[in-house]
Amino acid sequence: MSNKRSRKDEQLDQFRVDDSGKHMTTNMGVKVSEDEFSLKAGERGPTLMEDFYFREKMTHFDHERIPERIVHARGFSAHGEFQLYESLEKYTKADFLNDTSKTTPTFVRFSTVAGSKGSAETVRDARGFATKFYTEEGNYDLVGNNIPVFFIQDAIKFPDLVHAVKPEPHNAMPQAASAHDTFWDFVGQNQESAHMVMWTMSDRAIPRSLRMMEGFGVHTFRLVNKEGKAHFVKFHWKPVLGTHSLVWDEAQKINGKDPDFHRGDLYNSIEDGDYPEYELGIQVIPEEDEFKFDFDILDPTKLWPEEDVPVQIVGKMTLNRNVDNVFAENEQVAYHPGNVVPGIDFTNDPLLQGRLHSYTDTQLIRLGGPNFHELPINRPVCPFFNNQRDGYGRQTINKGQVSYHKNSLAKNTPAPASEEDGGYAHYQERVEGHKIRARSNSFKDHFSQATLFWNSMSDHEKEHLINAFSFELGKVESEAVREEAVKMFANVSLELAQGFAKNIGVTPPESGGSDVKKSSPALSQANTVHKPSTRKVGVILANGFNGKDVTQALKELSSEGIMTEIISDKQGMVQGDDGSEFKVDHTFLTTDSVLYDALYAVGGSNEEEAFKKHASHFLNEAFSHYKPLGATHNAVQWLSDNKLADHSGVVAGDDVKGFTEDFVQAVAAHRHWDRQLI
Ligand code: HDE
Repeated sequence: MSNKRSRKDEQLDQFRVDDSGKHMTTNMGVKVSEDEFSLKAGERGPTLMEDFYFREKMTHFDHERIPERIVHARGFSAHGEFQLYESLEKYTKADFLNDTSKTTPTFVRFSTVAGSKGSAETVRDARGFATKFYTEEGNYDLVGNNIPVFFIQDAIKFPDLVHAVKPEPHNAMPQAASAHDTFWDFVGQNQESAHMVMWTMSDRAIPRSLRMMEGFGVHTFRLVNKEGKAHFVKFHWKPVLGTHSLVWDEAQKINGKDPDFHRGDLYNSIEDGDYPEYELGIQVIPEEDEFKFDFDILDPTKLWPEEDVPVQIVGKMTLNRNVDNVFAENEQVAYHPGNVVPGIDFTNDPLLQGRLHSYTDTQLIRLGGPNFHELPINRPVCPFFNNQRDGYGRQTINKGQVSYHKNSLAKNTPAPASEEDGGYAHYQERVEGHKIRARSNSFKDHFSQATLFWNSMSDHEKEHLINAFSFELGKVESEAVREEAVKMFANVSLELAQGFAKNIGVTPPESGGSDVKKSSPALSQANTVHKPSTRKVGVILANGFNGKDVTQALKELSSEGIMTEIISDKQGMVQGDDGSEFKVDHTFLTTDSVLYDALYAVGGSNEEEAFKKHASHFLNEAFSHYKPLGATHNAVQWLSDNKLADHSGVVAGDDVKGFTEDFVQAVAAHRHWDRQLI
């Protein structure tokens, strides 16, 4: 990563303001002499209309809120840079995908989909993963999700899907959850949703971190090269830290303990210099191979198995700067899948086609008019010229007499550019057909890839799926809706449908199942990258701990990139037996086991019964979430007292070197699914 500031960063500087150390003024720049008392007729009298400062302050406040996004309202963003590894010239003429010497500034917004702006973050949901590339040829937006397929095949059904998953209209419940009647009724009546529902019931829908989830462009797009030759393409983001998830019980508890868990994790890792990294991957299918697959490559409920169409890794994005102001950047950013640059084009995927309308439309109301492209976060880094004028909040001062094309007075400028000069030319696909409201037969297989997904799961992932279906449908009141779901998913897998039917009071089906035997190892998180770096370990210390050993152990954990936080019973300093001391980051009261990837318990020479009780609660809970546990010194006994010793991922011993080596490995494994819970 170069230390050079990006063009976008420099552009944003023109709008950044640091108020500290300055005199307060009105918006007109007049210095304010008093900000505590409004202007009154007498100390006990009424406030006067002429108090322009009071009126300005209050009026601005009264208008501070804008509508939240209809979906993806709860989100958080960061700035980054994209570095291309190798030129993609043979596929596309897009400059930022051709020139490896360039780094392209990016802005990413992650989001949940269903919840309101203030909802909790570790809910079961798809995550938005939207990236704006500020290229020298204009902004390119890759507005994707962390799931490679979608619930529906045609954009016309999007309002129905969203109405079904959002809180029910008669009582506005439940918030940020799909576990309710209307969502599952929609699923049963719209069986094209089967594949995506498998993903949202899987661990993918409860990511451990925004830094540890994949991103997908979902639709099939087109790459077009200089010769005009096109290839179909799917875009992927692969997190360098691997793809990892929470467990459901933990995710629900985090929502109470720390509803900002994901943004906090992202923000802090960037502040600490542990920059999140994602590699860009592309799957490419030549146009002539369009019909060589047993699914329609334009169907957004289908993925291209990576074993059949390999993902080529072509570059890396590093998120290296937090936003300065969440409203100005995260709230005002306006993504649009229609923001493309020459060399990237659309296909006839009917979901994509509808999205091309929806995004501009929603920005117009959300951001209050047609000039949202002028907001600092949305501006391209290249100049832009056209004959669009006026409208609410217009900032550009277009000089001159002419605002129309064609003209003679300005020598017919601004003038369209030829393709050679970089003008965007739509790919000349030949299109023919009757006007018809219908769906192609090639879109009608809703279950094969849902089964592919099921077949690809490891045993613990299958168990999580059965549990998730049991939870979600267990919250559905209508028996008919539950029954329909059992019937529907029996088409995917009999084992799955039987597994959850018995938990939700529905007679398990005796027949059904699928003939699909294929699996795709790339779909299982069991096969992802495992690393200890940036994992967060809670270290439980009481006064009188072995100073020498603990200092050594913490040093070794830190050298593996593991983050530690000291937990004790009181805030302040906790003292070791050799005079060493550590600042207590959290007490048992202000933190919780669910906020850590692993616990390392030490205890001390003089911990009290209450301390042991708290520590045992932490250890037991972490154990039940399959987390690595480490114990040295007094805490070794706590493990035995709680029957936690001698299980997979539980590391104990006083030989610091041996202990830390084993513990680091246990942490890198993420969770110990083979553990028998007690
Ligand atoms: Fe979106 N989507 N979407 N969507 N979407 C919006 O645009 C829409 C779809 C996605 O962080 C909205 O500015 C339709 C698929 C992300 O600001 C809206 C359809 C995928 C974000 C909209 C889809 C996405 C949005 C709401 C079906 C993954 C958040 C606010 C045809 C490829 C962007 C806004 C951010 C946001 C419409 C389906 C991703 C209403 C009509 C599929 C990441 O325009």
